[in-house]
Amino acid sequence: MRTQNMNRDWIATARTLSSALPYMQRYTGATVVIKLGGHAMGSDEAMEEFARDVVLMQMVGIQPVVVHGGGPMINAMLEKLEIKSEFVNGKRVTDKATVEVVEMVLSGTVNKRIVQAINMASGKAVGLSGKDANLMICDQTNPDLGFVGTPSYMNPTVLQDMAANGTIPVIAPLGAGRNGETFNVNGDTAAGAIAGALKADRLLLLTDVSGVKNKDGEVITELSAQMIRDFIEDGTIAGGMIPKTETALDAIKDGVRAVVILDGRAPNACLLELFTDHGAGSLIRA
Ligand code: X2W
Repeated sequence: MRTQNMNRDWIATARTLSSALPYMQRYTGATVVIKLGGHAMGSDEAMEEFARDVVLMQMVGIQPVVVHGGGPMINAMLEKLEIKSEFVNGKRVTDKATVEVVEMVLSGTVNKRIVQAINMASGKAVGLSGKDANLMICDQTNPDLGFVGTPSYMNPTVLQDMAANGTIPVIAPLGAGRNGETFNVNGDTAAGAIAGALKADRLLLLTDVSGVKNKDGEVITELSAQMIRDFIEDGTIAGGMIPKTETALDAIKDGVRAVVILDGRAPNACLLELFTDHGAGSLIRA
């Protein structure tokens, strides 16, 4: 309902929109790959908000490409099926039974939840995995890990075609093997490879930490490739942050302009990063 009551909220809303103009202009035509990790996928309300942010990005001229994870959801299903699972250096040891569950969960429930949320926010999302249109051809990462794949050949044309007709791709991180195998790909690795193949302007890695932290636990807002290599060397960057920052380095080497590691649970995380001075998380560029 329209109202003449100029209270602060309305004025602030108009001012916020106005101040976002230079950022919207900067990103018009940009390709932004957003990786939504399983740990960043929260309640239905949070998913709804994420979907609205993605649709808003598209409305202001960005070409959003969503890549998702779903590690915790795979764990829950494996537990139900009483299949034991372990990780080595952040990658799930994946035998034949496990890869079937991984594909079922990622391409099934997780992918469709995101697709449906975007469509309910009036976007046009289509779900696919790295197998579709041979988007992501993989080779085995290491025989000890079983069906874990490393993307070795990318065919991003399908994504460019989708973007050209206003479709938002939502991609599950599975890859096709050269001999018909199904490979389980780490979600960050898949997002990095897809962003690299698209020479994306931004890769946003949405996770459950607020960014790369220094030894005092403060978020480092801007990092160069060299700083990351030094921080891995001296142990400032450790644990799960190592594969994330390595993904960022690889993506930048492949031609991605910048990568941001940020907390996907924070309200409107993507909008805060793209459309305000404040930014969010850690920005990594060459
Ligand atoms: C991951 C794929 C899902 C994923 C897995 O099986 O859990 C490997 O570890 P998050 O939520 O982004 O962690 N694949 C090889 O990466 O999910």
